[in-house]
Amino acid sequence: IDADEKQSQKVSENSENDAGLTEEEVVLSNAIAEGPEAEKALQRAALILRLREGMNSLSRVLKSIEKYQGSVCHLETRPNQNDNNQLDALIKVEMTRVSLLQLIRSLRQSSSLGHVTLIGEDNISAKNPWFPRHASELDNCNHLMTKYEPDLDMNHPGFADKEYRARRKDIAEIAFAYKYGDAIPHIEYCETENKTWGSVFNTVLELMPKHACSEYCRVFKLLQEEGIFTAERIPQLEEMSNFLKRHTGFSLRPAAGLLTARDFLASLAFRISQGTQYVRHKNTPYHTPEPDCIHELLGHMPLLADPSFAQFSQEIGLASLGASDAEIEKLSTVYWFTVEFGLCKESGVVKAYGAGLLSAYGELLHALSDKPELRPFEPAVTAVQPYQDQEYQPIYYVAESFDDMKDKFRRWVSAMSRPFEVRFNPHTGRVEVLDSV
Ligand code: HBI
Ligand code: NLE
Ligand code: FE
Repeated sequence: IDADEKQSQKVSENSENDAGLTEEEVVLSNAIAEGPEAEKALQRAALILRLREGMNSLSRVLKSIEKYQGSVCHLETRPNQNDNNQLDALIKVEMTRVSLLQLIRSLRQSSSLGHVTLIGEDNISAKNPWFPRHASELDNCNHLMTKYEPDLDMNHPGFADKEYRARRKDIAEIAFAYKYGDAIPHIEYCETENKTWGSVFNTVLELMPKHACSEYCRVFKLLQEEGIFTAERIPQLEEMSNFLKRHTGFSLRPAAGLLTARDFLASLAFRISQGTQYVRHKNTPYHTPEPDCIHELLGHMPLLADPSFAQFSQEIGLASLGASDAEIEKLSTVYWFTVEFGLCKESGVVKAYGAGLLSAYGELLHALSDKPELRPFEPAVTAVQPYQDQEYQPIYYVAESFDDMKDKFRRWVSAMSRPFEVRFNPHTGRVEVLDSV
């Protein structure tokens, strides 16, 4: 490995200024720039290596770790599945950031010379759990909450309707097969489905001027002008995704049902919204307990095409990455009472901006009647308010204005206790992590 190391030193000398550095290395060197204290702090990292010359390569790697004053905390090897002469190794090390950076660089050099391949490296301190760093990793973020599927939930409007359940299942299967980079599958909606959409669409269209916030109305009109929103047919997720991309850079990927809050929020960090494609049961156009495509399209899409709201949505997503379960619970409760069921004042009049209201005219009318209790939106209070997601809400939170809601949210979220910072790099589409020491 000595020869490799010389090689690697040469490379790093050459590339001092113009960065032959990869994303991870850039992140590490940002952290190094924080000062002498940060330089000395030890950190843990996991390296996954392919050792082409088995144990010989392993001993060279260990020597190299020693040379950079790292210590090995954990070591596992197993024969490579395709080639028994090669070993796969997981090595957890503890060392300073500077040394880790040098070690990784030197391993990369060995990679190119052939006998060690660095497959991956990751920080593994307990404060740094796995979360997606790139949109492609959202393929792992599709865990479902099954409680409101029509097969399992006796109160679901489609529970007793076999044909409905089969149709819903077929459409959900399509989402399960979806992988990052695929085109969003086209769904051929039948007449019943298009009619259900049409009746919700026309009712919302009628109620909108009085009850929807101005941002919603503005984009709704654009969608009509582009021929995407019409009463005749359900828009395809793909055309909607293209519309969003043009306006805010948001895009869509299909979801098979109600996702866990963690998975759902994670996608927002990448300006991606996961959307269902099946349609609610024809008997309850005014409200359905689980998200369906009418909810995604009519409820969420207009505001995701609004630049400021899109920014806010991404910020919720970024705040959720690597958050504790308790923090996810709070974030999803705030999400619930804002993005899903939020009300806001507009020249003193209370309007709806929540997607769960704008896709369910039954609840929209309920929310703006004198039945529910309205409380002022205050993130720290709202975040611990229990709620149910089966029936109309008994309590709604009203923001002084759209902008006030976003400001308050930002202030609240910045006080969250996560021990690292994340930042979305729009050039690479990657989330970068700045670990605090
Ligand atoms: N899953 N498919 C889907 N659509 C949503 O709108 C949705 C979700 N899971 C959770 C969720 N929304 C939120 O209510 C929060 O729990 C994040
Ligand atoms: N209740 C909403 C609707 O009927 O459109 C769907 C679920 C929103 C979380
Ligand atoms: Fe929703």
